[in-house]
Amino acid sequence: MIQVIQGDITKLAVDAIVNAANSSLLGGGGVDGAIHRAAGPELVFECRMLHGCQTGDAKLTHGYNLPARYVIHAVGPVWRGGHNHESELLASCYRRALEIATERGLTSIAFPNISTGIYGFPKEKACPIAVETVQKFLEEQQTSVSDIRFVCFDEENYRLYREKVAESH
Ligand code: AR6
Repeated sequence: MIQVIQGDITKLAVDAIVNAANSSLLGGGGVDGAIHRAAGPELVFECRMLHGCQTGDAKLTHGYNLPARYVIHAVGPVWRGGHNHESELLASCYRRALEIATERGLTSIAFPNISTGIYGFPKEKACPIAVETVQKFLEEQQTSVSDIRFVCFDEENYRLYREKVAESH
């Protein structure tokens, strides 16, 4: 049900990939830039109609030229030392993405390591929040989602996620 893989999230043919967006939803660097480039210019047209998104929340668009049918744009927190609700807001991103996928009846979803790039969230703190939030959701909620992939781009996240997911099996 939960898999850890290393690679480029824009290549995955899943029902939805999650984007690590900013609150404007109008694109940026990192995985957000890669998703917009691969999806093509129609993605930003649809994003403009959403009028942004609050930190900790998420919004869905089509995937356009991506192999994924949908993109769920989640806005992670900027790390500001750890006393500004960063952990709760990060957990909320994963939960909201799963709620939206459930509302749409989606089966497969792939997550990047939200906030651990440009937003500076320490990777060793973000990983258990992501994994435990997803596990808790699966335990507590009725959901159509049965295939969840954590897509790690860098080696450190890949190692952290493999260890964390293995320990809970
Ligand atoms: N596939 C999977 N993961 C990736 C890819 C990819 N193609 N490219 C990067 N990553 P970041 P954030 C990983 O910086 O920290 C943007 O400008 C990367 O190694 O993309 O949430 C937005 O517009 C890292 O582990 O997102 C926002 O302004 C993870 O994705 C801001 O950055 C997240 O890194 C969001 O910052």
